Amino acid sequence: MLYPRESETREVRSLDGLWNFVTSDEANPTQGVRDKWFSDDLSKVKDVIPMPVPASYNDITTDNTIRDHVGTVWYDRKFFVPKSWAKDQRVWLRFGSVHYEAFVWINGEMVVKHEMGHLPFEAEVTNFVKYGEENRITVMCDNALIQTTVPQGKISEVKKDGGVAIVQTYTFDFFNYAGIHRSVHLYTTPKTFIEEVEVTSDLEDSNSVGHVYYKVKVGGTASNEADSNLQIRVKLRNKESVTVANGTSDGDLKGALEVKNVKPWWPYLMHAEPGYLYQIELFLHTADNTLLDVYRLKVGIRTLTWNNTSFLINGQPVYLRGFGKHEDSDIRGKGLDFALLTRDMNLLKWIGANAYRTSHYPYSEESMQFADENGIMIIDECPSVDTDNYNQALLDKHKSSMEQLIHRDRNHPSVIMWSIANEPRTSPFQADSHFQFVANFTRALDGTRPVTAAIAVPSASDKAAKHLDIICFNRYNGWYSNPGKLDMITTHVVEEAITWNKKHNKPVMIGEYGADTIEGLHLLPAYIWSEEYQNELFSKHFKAFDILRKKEWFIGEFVWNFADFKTAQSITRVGGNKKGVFTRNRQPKATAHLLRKRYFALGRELDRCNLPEDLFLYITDATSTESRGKRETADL
Ligand code: BDP
Repeated sequence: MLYPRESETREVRSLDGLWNFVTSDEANPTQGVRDKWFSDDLSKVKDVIPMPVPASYNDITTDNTIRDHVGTVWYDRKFFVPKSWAKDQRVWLRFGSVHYEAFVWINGEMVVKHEMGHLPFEAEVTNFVKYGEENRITVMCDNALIQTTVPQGKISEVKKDGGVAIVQTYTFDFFNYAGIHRSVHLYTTPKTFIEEVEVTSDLEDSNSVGHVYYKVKVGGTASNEADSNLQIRVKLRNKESVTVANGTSDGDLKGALEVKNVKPWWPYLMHAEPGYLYQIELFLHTADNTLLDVYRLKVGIRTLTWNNTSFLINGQPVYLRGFGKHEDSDIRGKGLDFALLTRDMNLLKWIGANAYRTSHYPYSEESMQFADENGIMIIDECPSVDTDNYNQALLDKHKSSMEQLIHRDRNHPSVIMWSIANEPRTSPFQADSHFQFVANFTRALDGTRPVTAAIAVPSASDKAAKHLDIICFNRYNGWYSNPGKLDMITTHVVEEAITWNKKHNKPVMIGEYGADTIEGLHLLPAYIWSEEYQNELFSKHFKAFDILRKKEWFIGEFVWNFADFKTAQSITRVGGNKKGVFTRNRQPKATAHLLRKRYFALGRELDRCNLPEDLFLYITDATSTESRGKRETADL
């Protein structure tokens, strides 16, 4: 699915802004459908309140019944479609994501349904909208998670004061934020249009020559005609907008471009010019030379290779240093927020990270574009968290989540691995075939990237890792195991990594380690929950990672978590999960400064990057003649 972009043949309009909002009765979640709330303004059936889009609805009001609402909520708004859009083209409605399930009506007619948060969906609405007139869009969003949703949850009825409550529970450790989380767009395409684009690349001659391979799928009126009637003409432009290659597709609408003196896409700190992107321009023509459609996208030219001992980008071994993150912030929850995206990217670069995992679901398309541009490598994860109670319906949905994710993200050079789950319950024998299916399905859709999953089950009982290309394990030594025991970390980490490697003979990385830390809590000697403890726990892990780095197969370290984030209410969470290196409003805890020194030191050692001037603050001029002289005198 293509990101909506303007071009000579396409227009894009945003439907973001303030919508009207109502909740349904939790005990009667389908009432709105039965009573056809979509057939008129929502304000006719209930009192509406304003609700921003994009945003989670949970933390916008002061009402806990909205924050904790289980089941369906409704949104609507009015919009105009210009008269000019009526002419010989198609109109599409696209949602960046709605969590978890969405039903959409335009002017009272159902136009699309979609299940699965964090992933885009769209529908053609050419025949549903009124041109040059006012239209109404109505969205019903259902946040209920059950055993066959991805992720899974449970709904039960529990006695409460004066009645029965519908209660949603889930095992994953982040708040089940819901609503219209990402932007809503209307856009146009010509009648015959570029529907899908797949771009891959490779390098040869010591990275001096690059190839870009493209494949286009056309949709619409002429797509059924003989393929030879259509062709794609392609231009590849560099950052200065100079055309460096061009070509014409074959009858299957695919082709290859060669780029001499190519600038490969390199990760941040691995090269002086990281994240180099070209722009590919695709012109869809008929055989008689009529231009039908134009679509442009950014491409990075790079290779990924992996074997039993290493993971390489452009032929260079990569050591990943980064974070597990969340899309999470105060007030807007999981709503797309460009200020937050930009701040996060600035912090990632400040701290010297070169990678993150989109734990535990796909992040916004805009954040992926940002990562492309900045050379940040992404382990791209589907929304399967704590996968359990295996069954066919779950498997189908799990596969669908990977399919939707790969279709959305396969053209991003930043995506270096697919993660098919976080902490699945992989001891039961059913996990074996489930993960075999999902891993093979993923490889069949994209063989250019390795498949991983973040596993927490001990290697002796795990049944999924054998189906992966790269093993990632999550482990909380000094926190969930042996809390408070800083001398029970280094050896455990080293031994566990070795065990995983011995069992599977594959590259290994640590996907999560960390400690909850209350900003401003200082306790000496270090005591759990204090900033000192987080610092020392990290340092003990660094020691383990350095022992492991000497073994080629240890390829990365990921802290849990980039920033503090909200969770369900629980007696183990004080206002949420506090394992952030940054606070929820993106200010550093003490450990951020320690981690920054490590990440840059690794960058210096492995990739010869420059160190930022403010990495080490001035303490003493230990190298001055005077102090050297004093030392020499003392030595005598
Ligand atoms: C891990 C989970 C992560 C949690 C973390 C924690 O993968 O989602 O937030 O533990 O407990 O097991 O902090």
